[in-house]
Amino acid sequence: MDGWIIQEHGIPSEDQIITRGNNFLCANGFIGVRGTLEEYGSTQKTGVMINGIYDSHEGRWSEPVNLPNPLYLRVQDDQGRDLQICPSSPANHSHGIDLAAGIHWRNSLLSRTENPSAPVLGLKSQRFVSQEVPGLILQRLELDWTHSPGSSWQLTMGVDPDIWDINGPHLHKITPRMKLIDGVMVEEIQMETQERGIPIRIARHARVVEGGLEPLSPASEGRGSSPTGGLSAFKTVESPQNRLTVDVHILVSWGDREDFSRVFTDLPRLAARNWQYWEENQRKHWHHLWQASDVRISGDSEAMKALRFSLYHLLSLLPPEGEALSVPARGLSGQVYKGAIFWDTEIFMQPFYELTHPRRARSLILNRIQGLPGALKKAAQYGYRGAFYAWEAQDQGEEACTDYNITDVITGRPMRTFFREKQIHISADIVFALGNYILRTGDREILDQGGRQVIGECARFYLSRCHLRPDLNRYELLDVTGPDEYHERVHNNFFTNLMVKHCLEFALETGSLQDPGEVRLAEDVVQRLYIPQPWGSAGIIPQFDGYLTLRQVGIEEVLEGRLHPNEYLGGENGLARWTQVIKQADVVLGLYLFPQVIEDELIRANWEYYEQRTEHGSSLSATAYAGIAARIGNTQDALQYFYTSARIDLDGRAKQYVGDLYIGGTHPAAQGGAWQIVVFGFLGLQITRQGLSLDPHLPSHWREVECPLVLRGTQIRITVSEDSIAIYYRGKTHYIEPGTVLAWQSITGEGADHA
Ligand code: IFM
Repeated sequence: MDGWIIQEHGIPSEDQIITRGNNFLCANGFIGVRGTLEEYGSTQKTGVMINGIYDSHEGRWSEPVNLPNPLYLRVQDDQGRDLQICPSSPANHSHGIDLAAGIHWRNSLLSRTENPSAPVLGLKSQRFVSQEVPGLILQRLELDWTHSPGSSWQLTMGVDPDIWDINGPHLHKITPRMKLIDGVMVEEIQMETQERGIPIRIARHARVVEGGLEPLSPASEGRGSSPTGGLSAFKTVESPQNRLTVDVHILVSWGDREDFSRVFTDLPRLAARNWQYWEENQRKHWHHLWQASDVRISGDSEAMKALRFSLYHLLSLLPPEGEALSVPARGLSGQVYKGAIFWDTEIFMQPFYELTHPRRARSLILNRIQGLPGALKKAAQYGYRGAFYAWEAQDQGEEACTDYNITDVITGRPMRTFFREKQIHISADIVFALGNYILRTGDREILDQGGRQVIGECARFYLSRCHLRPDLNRYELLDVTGPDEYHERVHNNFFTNLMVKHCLEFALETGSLQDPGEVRLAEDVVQRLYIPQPWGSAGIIPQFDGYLTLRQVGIEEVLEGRLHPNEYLGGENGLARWTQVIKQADVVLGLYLFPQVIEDELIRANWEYYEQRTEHGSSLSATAYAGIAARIGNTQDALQYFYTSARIDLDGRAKQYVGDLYIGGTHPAAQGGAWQIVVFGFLGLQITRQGLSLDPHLPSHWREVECPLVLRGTQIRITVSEDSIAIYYRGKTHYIEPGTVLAWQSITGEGADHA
């Protein structure tokens, strides 16, 4: 299927094992399974993650819990010698993902080590994480030894307890057992997280559908002999076809969930449906997911492929409806970045979710509503009122970011960082995203279901955080860190001040502040909050007070000063600190989100100024640079930045370390950014209180872009080509001119604007 298969050939190098593990991830927002091969273990970073379950071991960083791997398979010959992927040709091993249905597959020829170039066995596998049943994982294993008929093989399979942990172990009391339920033999593994004792269950049922297996006892050597293991050893029985097919159904859940107690009894019912049933079911669900979100780009198959890959990852991570789950900064690709939720979700991913799958996007908001107690606690801890959301949020909104979040690679000493304490824009980012969610989906009910309280408490936080400067007749926000984390503890960061102003305006508009004194104060702060203004003849907005007086040096010069390639450029002694070199889009992000604050010409000037000074040390940075470049007609640079975002994981080029901290994994924010670049950048989509408008600037070789969206419950399809803008909705195609506003009334058929 053209454009839907992402695959690699040949035996992977160590790095490729990691990138394939990321790129071929299968997930359904609740469970994530890394795209590793069946025979892999912790060294190759196998991973089965449940979204939202965290644990801390012996006071170390809390991180998501990686489960024992229920997809494990080891193949040996009848002498117990391991087989390997036959190295004679890259064609002997292919490995990939079918983006259309989230099906991971491998197709390998295996050989013996003593005669590596002679294949003796074919091994195929497929797996997916069900879109219908949150905890269900399906696996099909197919062995074919027509190359060496009459041979017999030893297979070790089951739930492998060899777990990849960064700060673990996180699980204990791992107890495997076999249970006969309704005549079906189910393997059950029970375990508990160490810190909070959260019970987790995995049930696994394997059915031989072709050929035969007989048990070997005891389990073969290696991981199978682990005392906590759920592995069993088998031997193939002779069959005229020299083939074996095994279908495996796996069900996972944890203690607080309503389906937890039913894991073992539910599995036989689910396993009664065969592979074909579940595969069709999966294809049907994914078909619906894609129907609502697949953006088609004619004239650029590379861009199309990169975008589709990005959307695949975003769709895989989309939480099930009503779950109050969110999407961590590295998705479900491992314990990286503590599995925490950052502003990445609200600013970079949520627009895609709310404009394509609004009902499931609601889960992201519910997650923040659920996290409000954590945010109130954090504000109080620093002596403020209201809600100061966690910079790195884990379950129940708990802050996971530490004061010493980076270790200096040169000295090995922990570095004092201020991400947690000073990136106060996080609360306003959440309010900004909530406002957009309501505007775009029309779901005002969320306000009465906790949304208004979130907005009000965030506003109260800023009212207690800002300072009145009577001498200058203005309010200021002092001692903050903006998106550019290389310059910490600055005053009046442009992005932060813009965001806070918006937060207060929205709180007033939605009646989220109750106390009359607070309402009056908010009105005053909205009027008098200082927003850094374009400066000098060039009209450059200072990123913060004094920014324009810092040293002007090239990015290369700063990078050349490093003593170690992973040296952190920010912090107290960071090389970038006294220069104008910044980590990521900051002023430019502010202008991307609030283009109306200055005239177009100044937007261009600021883009050019900051572009030369931005290291793009974060995967988030490219979105705003591309978005603005497209809007100002610089489609060439926009396209480059689009590729940086959309191909970040395909190319495996993202930073892997900050200091000694491993930060690999997938980059859903960059993937959400890739979608934004196409939709808000190249198509120039703007959604305002008045309605929708488009002002396209397509790269010259893009013939046409087609994009489905859901706006306040109405499905629309935008088709933009060089000479027309067509919008199809409610059974009719409407042609509009660039910049013309299509009123809400016309789109939804409803009376007046209601959001
Ligand atoms: O949220 C980002 C931050 O802006 C830069 N460092 C990485 C974080 C997670 O992606």
